[in-house]
Amino acid sequence: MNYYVLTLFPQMIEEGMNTSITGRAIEKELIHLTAIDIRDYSTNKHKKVDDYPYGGGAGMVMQAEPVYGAYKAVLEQVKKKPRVIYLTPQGATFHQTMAEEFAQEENLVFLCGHYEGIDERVLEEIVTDHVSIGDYVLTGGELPAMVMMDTISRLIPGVLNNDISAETESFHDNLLEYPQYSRPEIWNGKKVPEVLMSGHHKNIETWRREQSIFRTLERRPDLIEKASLTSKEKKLIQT
Ligand code: 6GU
Repeated sequence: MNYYVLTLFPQMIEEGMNTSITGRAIEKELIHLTAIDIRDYSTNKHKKVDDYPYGGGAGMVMQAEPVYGAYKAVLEQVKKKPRVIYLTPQGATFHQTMAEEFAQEENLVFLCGHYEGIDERVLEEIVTDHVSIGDYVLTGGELPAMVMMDTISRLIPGVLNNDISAETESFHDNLLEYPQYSRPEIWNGKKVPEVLMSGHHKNIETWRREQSIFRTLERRPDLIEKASLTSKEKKLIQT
């Protein structure tokens, strides 16, 4: 997977991504990251990249030309036109299934806006996907781009230590993950659930599945109707 991030803050992207699991994935060359500084493509002698909005209004708008220049620099490095994701609160809300789809791509370009947005004409020219990470407003697209790259990266074979965990975690079946415990057996007077100490694998599996269902019902009741429950499980959660 090759990520190209078009941004005014390349250092924020590099520092964020070169940490922890994504950092290891970059070292192992399972993912490649190129942060491209939009300011490098300013044609203005003062390297200006923004200007006042036509029609008036608060704030500044990122101009089309530097963004287009940064995009053209990416095109020189890829065989076919890549998907270009514009991070914006006006986009479709990011979710796990979307991440699974993006993980199939060879190249992904993330366009990070700042100020009051980017000139619409360059967006029309290059953007293939408008994506938001939720209903709140951030100062820029860098954190959302990193949220997306983190989510996509962990789906790429070899990025996580064990391949199974990418599948069994929250959301694969629209159920939340079951609770986890580690040593010591008693902490702060609280004991680890007996079934987990039993070595009885079938009972453990059944208990975990029930915990997932109860937890989803309590915390994310909106998800439970999308989960595929057996008729036995559906009865269990009635009343
Ligand atoms: Cl993608 N950008 C900004 N600026 N704010 C957001 C967002 C994106 N998603 C949620 N809030």
